[in-house]
Amino acid sequence: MSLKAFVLLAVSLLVAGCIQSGGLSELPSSEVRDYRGEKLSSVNDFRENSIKGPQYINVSGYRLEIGGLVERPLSLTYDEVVGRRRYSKVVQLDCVEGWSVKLLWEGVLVRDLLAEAKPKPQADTLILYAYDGYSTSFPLSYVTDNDIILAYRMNNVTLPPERGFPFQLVAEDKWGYKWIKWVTRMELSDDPSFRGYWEGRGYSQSGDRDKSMFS
Ligand SMILES: Nc1nc2c(c(=O)[nH]1)N[C@H]1C(S)=C(S)[C@@H](COP(=O)(O)O)O[C@H]1N2
Ligand SMILES: [Mo]
Repeated sequence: MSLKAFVLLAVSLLVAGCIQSGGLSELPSSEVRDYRGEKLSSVNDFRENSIKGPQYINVSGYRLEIGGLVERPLSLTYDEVVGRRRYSKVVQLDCVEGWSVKLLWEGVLVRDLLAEAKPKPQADTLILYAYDGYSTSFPLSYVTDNDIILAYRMNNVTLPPERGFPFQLVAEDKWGYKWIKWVTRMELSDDPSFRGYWEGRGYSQSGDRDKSMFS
């Protein structure tokens, strides 16, 4: 081989190598059940009792809306949300029916998404709406003062449809009914008295897990 041919070959191998190592191609994986010495529940340990049963959202037409009292309303595709910095945490969900699950959640921080929409100064409440007509709300400080995740993965797998694909709120320290699935809209509001689906039916507005589930 001539020197010229050798150099050409070396350069093309290098370039090919760089192209292959660029980006992340996620291969199908199975869920983790052990995480840093901690036993996790399974994606299948939930009791499915959603108000209208599982929802099947087509990701191509999906948009996450962020609106209400914001300077810059946003309409984000699935890829635009998932393309952000990923945060993970093991968090337990406790349903008022008496069952619990502890999983590894991964997603984006709600406060990062809201910051991009620039909430107006009078906004003090965050209302979330879902594909099935479900809703819930929080004091805005709950998501700005805590690392609250909007999850797209649990136990290393993409959220299955019945678990809230594309997004479920990981409402840490709150009862399960605050963990809204199939989120379609986040709305900034100045109405702390807004009542979500279960809150409007007698469940506690704060949803704090260490307090009574009834209001
Ligand atoms: N959109 C939507 N989100 C929802 C619900 C629902 O009916 N619709 N149920 C809530 C309740 S009561 C619980 S305990 C958690 C987990 O419910 P799952 O076991 O049905 O996933 O999801 C919450 N998020
Ligand atoms: Mo629940």
